[in-house]
Amino acid sequence: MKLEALELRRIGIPLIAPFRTSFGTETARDVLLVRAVSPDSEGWGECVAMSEPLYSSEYVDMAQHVIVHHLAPRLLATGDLTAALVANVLAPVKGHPMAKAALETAVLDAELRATSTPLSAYLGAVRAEVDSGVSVGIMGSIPELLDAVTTYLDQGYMRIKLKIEPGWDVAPVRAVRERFGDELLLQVDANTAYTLADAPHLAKLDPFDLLLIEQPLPEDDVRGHAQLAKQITTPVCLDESIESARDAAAAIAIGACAVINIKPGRVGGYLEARRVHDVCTANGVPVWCGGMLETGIGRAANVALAALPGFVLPGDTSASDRYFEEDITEPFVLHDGRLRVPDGTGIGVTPIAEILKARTTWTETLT
Ligand code: SMG
Ligand code: MG
Repeated sequence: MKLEALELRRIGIPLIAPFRTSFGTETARDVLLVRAVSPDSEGWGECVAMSEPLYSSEYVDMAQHVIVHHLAPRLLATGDLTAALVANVLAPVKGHPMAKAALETAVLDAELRATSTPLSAYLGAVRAEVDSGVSVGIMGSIPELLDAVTTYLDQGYMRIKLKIEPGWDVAPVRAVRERFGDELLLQVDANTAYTLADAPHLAKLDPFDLLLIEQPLPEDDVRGHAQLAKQITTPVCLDESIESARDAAAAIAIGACAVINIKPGRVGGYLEARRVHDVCTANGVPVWCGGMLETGIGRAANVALAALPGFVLPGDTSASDRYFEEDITEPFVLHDGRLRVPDGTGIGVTPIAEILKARTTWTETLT
């Protein structure tokens, strides 16, 4: 297709409640959206970079800058662009997977809409709905945590993930296990807050029969995760460490992870995300779909990905009302603990014009 324009837009949208992780607290999302325009189609992509470079080195102002000055010009200069070409065209620019993913998704959405193909079908989805889990932030106290988990379980979520950090790990896990029983699917996420020297402490989580412990060690310590995996019985899952299918293959080969959390933004887009899935599936490693507090635009595409066969664990694909009072698309709602995979063409959703307009803080069109 001929890419005529890339419309960039920043929107501000408050979170229903603060979300605290080992690296910081999010109270609102400042989201960069991309709309790709071709003569006969348009497509949307959401950049998952946060306001500050705390989850990874990317942040939304930088994503905007690299798109405006380095990425968009390369795409706009490409005569006959396809989604499959985007990563190659952008490869000379090092890093910035979240910025690249937003662009690739917008181009892919436009391409799929032009051929009336749903993203789920294009990716190889095998399910019409996906099991939903919920990620529960670090709380001020155990009673507050138990209340939050109670509410989510009442809403039907199929799995609980607790954010942990030193000082908020064994006690909250024990409290949730004791209160909700052995049947509850329970896992934890440390967002790199520990070191290998903490292995004996992390082994204290072993008795609680967790599904997995996500990214306990720094992102560049893949070997450390392999060593940790020998000292604890909880399966190790990688998130931040995996930025490509090659990373996934290498981590699996050295025994650094038994599970992988796939986030398209972290690996540069849905095409690489599918390759990560394929590598994991070929190696018998289960995967699940992570989340970055997406609006309905990012969520729609994540839910399509989560319908692939290797996604055998519930994802951080929660309903819109877990995040926002009012989403920018038709809200995603839980049906018996599941989200329906959009069946429209492309990502299957578009922003609601009035809501988008009211939330917009900045826009620029690149041609
Ligand atoms: O989208 O429900 C969501 C958030 C899930 O915990 C979540 N994401 O490391 O997996 C992770 C975190 C990263 C984002 S925290 C601001
Ligand atoms: Mg994580």
